[in-house]
This record gives sequence, structure tokens and C-alpha cells, in this order.
Amino acid sequence: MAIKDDSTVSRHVTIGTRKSQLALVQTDYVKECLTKTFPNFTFSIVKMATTGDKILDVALNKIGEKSLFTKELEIALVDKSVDLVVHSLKDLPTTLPEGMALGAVMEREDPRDALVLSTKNPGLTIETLPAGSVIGTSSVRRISQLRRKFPDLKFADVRGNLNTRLAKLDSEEGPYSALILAVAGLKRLGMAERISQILPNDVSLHAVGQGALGIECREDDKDTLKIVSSLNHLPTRQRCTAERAMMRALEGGCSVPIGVTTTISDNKLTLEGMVVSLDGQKYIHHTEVVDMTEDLEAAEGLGKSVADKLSSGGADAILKKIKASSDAPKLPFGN
Ligand code: DPM
Repeated sequence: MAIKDDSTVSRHVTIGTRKSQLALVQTDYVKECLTKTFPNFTFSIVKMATTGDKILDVALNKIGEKSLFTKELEIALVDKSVDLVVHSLKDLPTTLPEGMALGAVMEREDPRDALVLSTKNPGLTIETLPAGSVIGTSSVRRISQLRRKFPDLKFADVRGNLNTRLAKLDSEEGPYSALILAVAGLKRLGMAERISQILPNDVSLHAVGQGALGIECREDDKDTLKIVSSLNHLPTRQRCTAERAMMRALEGGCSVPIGVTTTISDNKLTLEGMVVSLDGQKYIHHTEVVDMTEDLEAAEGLGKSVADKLSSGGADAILKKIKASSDAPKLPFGN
């Protein structure tokens, strides 16, 4: 049955999400898109706190568990209390649990990282921030790349939702001169005016899947998969398939210094990937191009191939060292 035939029958669809402000904005947007395409359907939203949300204030690095921000939502999918789940794709592990499928990847917002200056020191850029300035970020990917280019900057953890982080940034007593945040999150929350500078690729390559939303469903739920496929944005899916294949092959979790950028033009897909050591001293990067195919095979192959070149070029040693080190950064993220 074609998708448009489904719109004549009625059905109720339950959408699962985390409770954070950004997650709710994203989920409302998904509901709006689905309501437009399937006007006879009804949609409801179930908000859930995940382990990652509940333990935001404790020492997360003591908890090595994976999928902290997705597990409860996946359990709700399995017991059928929800039919689909909306994720920031970059928070969704590259290998999904048995029985789960990535039903759609939606059109990407700007995937790049942004510098957000404190109102205490307006008018600066990442290049002109004075030596010793403190940058608030908990991302080893951001810290390691910036350390490489700007060894005189300092870095401090900053946690909490976006408003909390911005309040900490602007506070007179606070240590931070600036934060690094995803352009996409700031835009979706209506805070694009806080972007002081979009970081160029030679300063920071973004995280795998950054700026895109991923919709997770049960693999055997063909009806929901059909509905959800209406949300898919093929160019974004091609790009994110390559990025995720690279990450999967490198066995990178959400807190590793791995960055990417992808472009599509003239039916060619380009992926640049990089791995950097935590001190910023070793920087391995590689770019490759493929002719796109209608299925996702070429994109998948591109990701694996870039991962191979990175590994043999020294990334393997960097990532092994990080995994083996006892004080490895194990902070799970989510927003
Ligand atoms: C992941 C990371 C961060 C989030 C690590 C990274 C950033 C954590 C931090 C995997 N998830 O990017 O290297 O800097 O403290 C997150 C954000 C968004 C989704 C916020 C952000 C919004 C953008 C999007 C947290 N997850 O990156 O500033 O939807 O892609």
C-alpha cells in the first residue's frame, strides 16, 4: 500500500521522547510534520526521563554504561508503550539494539559547532580570545581539536540544559569566557542570536550525525516504518550513513575525539573524517569521495573506507590509548 492510501484510514501513533527542552521542541516538530502528512491520524507524545537525565548531577564518569540517553526509550518501544522515538542522531549509538531500526533521518540543520561568548567579553573570536580564557564544554572532541589550534586556551566542564549553561556563562562570578555549542541546538531553541562565531572546519569538525534527527522504531513494525519513512531526507540520510559507518568501524562511542564533515554535490558524496589525540598533538584526517547510489551502500562503504585509512594512519593507536586509560573521558552526553 502506498503511503497516501494510509491517510484515508485512521490510527493512533505514540511518540516517545526525553524530557529536555530541546528534545521536546524536536518532538513537537516531528508530530507537526506527521500530522500534516497524515491528517486522519492522531499522535500523542510520551515524555520519559532516561538514566542519563536522572543522574545529570552526579559523577557520570563513574558510570560506564552505554546508551544512557536511549535505553528507557528503547524499552518503551519493545513493550509497545510507544511506536517511535525521536532522537538527536548524534546521541543515538551507531549500533542499535536487536529489533530496533532507524526509520528515518530528517533534514539536517547546520551541523557545525559555534562559539558563544559571555556577555562579559563581547566582540571576540576563537582566534582573539586571550591566553588563559576558559572555554566551557564537556566534549572531548571539541576540547582536543581546540587544544591543537589554540594551546593557550583552558577548558572546563559545563553541564545542564542550554539555559543553565548560558546563565553560568554570563554570570559575573563564573569562570567561562565562552562555550562551544552546536549551531543546530541553539537554532532550534530560538537562541541563534547567541552565536558569536561558527567554527570553520579547520578549527572544529562536527560530531557524527550532528544537526540531524533520527527516528527509531521496532524493526518488525512495518506500518509505523511506512509512516516514518515520510520524514526521511535522502541527502541527509546518505551523509549520516557515511558518518555513522565511519564511527562504527572506529568503534567510537559518544565521547571520543572523532569529527567529520560531509557534502553532496553532482551526485558525489564527500566525507572528511578526523581523529585527534586528547592533547591535540596528533591529528589524523582523511577525505574520500564516492558516486552516490540510490541505496545506502556507497555511503556505507565510504564511511568504512575513511575509517580504514584513519586507523592505519594512526587513529587506531589514539583510540586504543583512550579506551585503555583509566581516566578515559566516559561522560555520556545528551541534551
Ligand atoms: C554528544 C556530544 C554532545 C552532545 C559530544 C560531542 C556535546 C556535549 C557538550 C554526543 N551529544 O558533540 O562531541 O559539549 O557538553 C547534544 C547537543 C545536541 C544534541 C548539544 C551540543 C544538539 C545538536 C544536535 C549533546 N546532543 O552539541 O551543543 O541535535 O545535533
